[in-house]
Amino acid sequence: FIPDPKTVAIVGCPFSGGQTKAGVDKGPIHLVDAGLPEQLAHLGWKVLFDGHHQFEEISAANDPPIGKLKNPRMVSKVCQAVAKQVGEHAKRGELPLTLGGDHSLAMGTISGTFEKYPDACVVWVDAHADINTPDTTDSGNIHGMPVSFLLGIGTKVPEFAWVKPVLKPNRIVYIGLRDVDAGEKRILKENGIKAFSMHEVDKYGIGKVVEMALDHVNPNRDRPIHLSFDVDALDPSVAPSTGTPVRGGLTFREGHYICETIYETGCLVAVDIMEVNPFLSDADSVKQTVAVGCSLVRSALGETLL
Ligand code: B3U
Ligand code: MN
Ligand code: MN
Repeated sequence: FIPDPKTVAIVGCPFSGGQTKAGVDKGPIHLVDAGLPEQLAHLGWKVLFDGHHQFEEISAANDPPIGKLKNPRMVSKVCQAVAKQVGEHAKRGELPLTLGGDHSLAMGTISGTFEKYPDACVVWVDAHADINTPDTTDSGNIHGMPVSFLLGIGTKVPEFAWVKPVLKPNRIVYIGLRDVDAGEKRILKENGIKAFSMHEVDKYGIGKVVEMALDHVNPNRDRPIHLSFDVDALDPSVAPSTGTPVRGGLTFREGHYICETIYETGCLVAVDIMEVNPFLSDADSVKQTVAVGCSLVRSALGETLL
């Protein structure tokens, strides 16, 4: 799907409004400063990066909650801007690589991907399902809700009217889940959404899980794939600097294996790396988490071990 010369467009999204911990907006700056653009160029990609998004015209002032939703206008406007940018890159045949920032941004990135590829599927790698609706959310944090908005389920919020229900329940698959709210479990069941939790990773091994996941959303390996990777899918010992770490996560290799295998399909059209928060944990942990973020992207963009 990505024509030669293969071009990756880095979309830096210093945004934290989908949750309440400071610092996740500094994630993209750290990933770029660690040398990610050069590393991708070294892999043979043409790399486009015109600086991090400045969401400056999008103000946090005067943005009271709507129902339980926190920062709803700001999240909506930022995601709409991201959707436009990701969509434009995709339409030019480039592979948008979005660096978060919190995972509410995926509302934008996936909307953008589907503008160019209406037949795409999503592989969502996360400890969390991020499928709460405005009705089921406890926290009110929109980073726990992007999937429900993309599916078009739950009470409609007029501020998010631009988000179209582009995603069908059989076109998303989860890997790595282990902290899913009761309401989210119900939504997953009711909609028949396929999810491979850490239980299935333990039971079958990551090789079989990725194969089953791809067989579900992309049986003939002919659909474009959007990979949305929340670094909290990894075990906190691997990626400590993230807002909501949950023990019992993917190993370093399991995380990379997912990325490598998706690259091998030749169907990858967009990648998100989300929830790196350099304000959390000590300096060594930050360095480790940023390095893992970079190496996950390299694996997804074709780095091999041999
Ligand atoms: N499900 C909870 C917790 C959560 C979701 N995503 C993250 N945390 N990172 C919620 O707030 O909706
Ligand atoms: Mn997430
Ligand atoms: Mn998560």
